[in-house]
Amino acid sequence: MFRRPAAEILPAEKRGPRRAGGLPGACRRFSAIAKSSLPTRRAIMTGCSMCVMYLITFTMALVADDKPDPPKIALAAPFVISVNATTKVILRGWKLNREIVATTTVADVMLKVVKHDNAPVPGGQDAKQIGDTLVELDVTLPQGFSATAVPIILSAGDQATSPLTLLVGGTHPVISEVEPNDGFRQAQKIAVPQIVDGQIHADRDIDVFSIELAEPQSLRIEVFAHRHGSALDSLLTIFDARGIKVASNDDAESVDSKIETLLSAGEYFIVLQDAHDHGGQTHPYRLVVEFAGSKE
Ligand SMILES: [Ca+2]
Ligand SMILES: [Ca+2]
Repeated sequence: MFRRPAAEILPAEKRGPRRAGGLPGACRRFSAIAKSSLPTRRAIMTGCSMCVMYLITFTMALVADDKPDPPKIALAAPFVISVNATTKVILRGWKLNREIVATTTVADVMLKVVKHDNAPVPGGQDAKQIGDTLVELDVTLPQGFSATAVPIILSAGDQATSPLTLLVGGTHPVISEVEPNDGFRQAQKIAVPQIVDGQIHADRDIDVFSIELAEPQSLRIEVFAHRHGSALDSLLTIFDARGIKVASNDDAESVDSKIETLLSAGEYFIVLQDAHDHGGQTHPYRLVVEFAGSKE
């Protein structure tokens, strides 16, 4: 049977004065603030406002920390794509293992993200330099495509990479590097002018090309690699037929090499290697050999 507590049964005049503790704690604090002097109330309210601002700032910082780092491209291999064909391009970098959308500002280019994933880092190389994720991209150019460069942008949500420029075709005849070409005796004969698309395919690989000049010529020999997303830090050296070095360059444009020199008639060897003796699929290049004064 329910029994009413004795205190509630007593008449009010017999319950005694209401205790201060009868108010809830928050009410007591607000009551105390209300009864305090004006300067005290202002100081308390200022303190509360600062607490609220700190809380908002702290919450915003937490939200900002939750936002993932933006995607970034480190490398592209190959960086030369073909007309009237689909070229499979591997783009290495950071934060690319998410849902990625590929876009370009050039018309008539079809882009298809085939894969986005983590990427193992080849031995001897640094993930901070070549990235630890990748996107496999199919780039399709139609017949008659005339642009010479295709900037690629990768987006993840509202975050996007800086554009990376892929090259198309060339204004001189284009051939592929053919191994073995690791010494003067194995040098790959090329014409002038000529464009060679190749790769320093392994650590300590060197690629040697030979040219024959029927008369003195002023030549420009240039490597396009790092500026288009290759990990190659090219080192370019020219030797004459006796094996004597006649010219050399490490870094001209970024870490890409370029030599402009006047050569007398005869045979010459053009030696291309990585300045750090690294190599692999991340080390493609385009070598342009042309008469000085002509532009690729
Ligand atoms: Ca080689
Ligand atoms: Ca270099």
